[in-house]
Amino acid sequence: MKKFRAGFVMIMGNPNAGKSTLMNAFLGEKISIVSPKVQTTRHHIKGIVTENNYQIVFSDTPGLLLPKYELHKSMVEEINSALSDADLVIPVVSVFEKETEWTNHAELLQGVKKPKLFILNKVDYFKTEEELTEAINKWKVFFGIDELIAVSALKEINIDKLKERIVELLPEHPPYYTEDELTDKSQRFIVSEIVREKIFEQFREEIPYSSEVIVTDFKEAEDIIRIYSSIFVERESQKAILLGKGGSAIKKLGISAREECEKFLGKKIFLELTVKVKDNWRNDKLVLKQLGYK
Ligand SMILES: Nc1nc2c(ncn2[C@@H]2O[C@H](COP(=O)(O)OP(=O)(O)OP(=O)(O)O)[C@@H](O)[C@H]2O)c(=O)[nH]1
Ligand SMILES: [Mg+2]
Repeated sequence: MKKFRAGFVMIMGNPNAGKSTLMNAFLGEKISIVSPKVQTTRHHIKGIVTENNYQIVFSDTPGLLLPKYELHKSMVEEINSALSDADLVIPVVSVFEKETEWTNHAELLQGVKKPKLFILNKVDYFKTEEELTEAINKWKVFFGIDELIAVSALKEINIDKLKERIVELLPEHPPYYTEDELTDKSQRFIVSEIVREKIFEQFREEIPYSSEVIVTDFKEAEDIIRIYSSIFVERESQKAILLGKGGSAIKKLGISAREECEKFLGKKIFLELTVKVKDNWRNDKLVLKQLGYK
């Protein structure tokens, strides 16, 4: 009989590399929010895949960054916590990245004394085999590695092959989670992330970065879930933008967030959003703690 393999696999990389999209592709379910803007993910989010003979516990992590705010320091801690748990680290590079975007992290990567499997993502962008081979060779030389798996997380190209390779690299170990567990995060957390994703979609410039979302109440009845959520911004002017003329912007946000929550929770949702100003929350350790950061 084949032995059971299980382990923790950390997905790391620059902002916007497609880490969250990749984790969702592995899970076949949207657990981690995605946006075309950088620094979307702020937490270490686990996604669990269990099959007959293996369990992979993926960790999606924030993009590698040099901290400017207390919030960023907390994001770096989230990265470090995933790193310390990991049996395997998968650095993800997108085809749009330049080598210089990895020079800052070379030391970090070298310090990781764990098995690594490098991934090149977004290869759907290439039109020819030559372009693909050239890019693979370029990154192999840069990282000094023999193996680099090219995938498209978005178009789900090579995802199964990558999953097989990951399983080969995992230790023999009994499962860490029960078969029905998909993530370590609560439904409340994922709802707050969905609201944040819709803020990333709908608003520009500093608004997504100045916003944080918490679910204050989550009441499940037989036919409906009533969810009350607060959005924190840093200034009155940002609150005015989130609300929009006559409340039109917040209404639009509420509708798109509710629709996505209904897909995720499979139930009718009532969603109430309230916007609050919390001065400088990104630099306030106490407030960050209240918002669920380390
Ligand atoms: N063309 C293409 N786009 C992709 C692919 N994977 C992800 N994307 C897009 O890249 C953007 C960033 O994706 P995310 O998954 O949010 O990236 P991330 O690495 O988690 O970003 P952060 O959380 O900000 O660090 C989104 O617009 C995705 O749709 C891919 O394989 N091909
Ligand atoms: Mg992400």
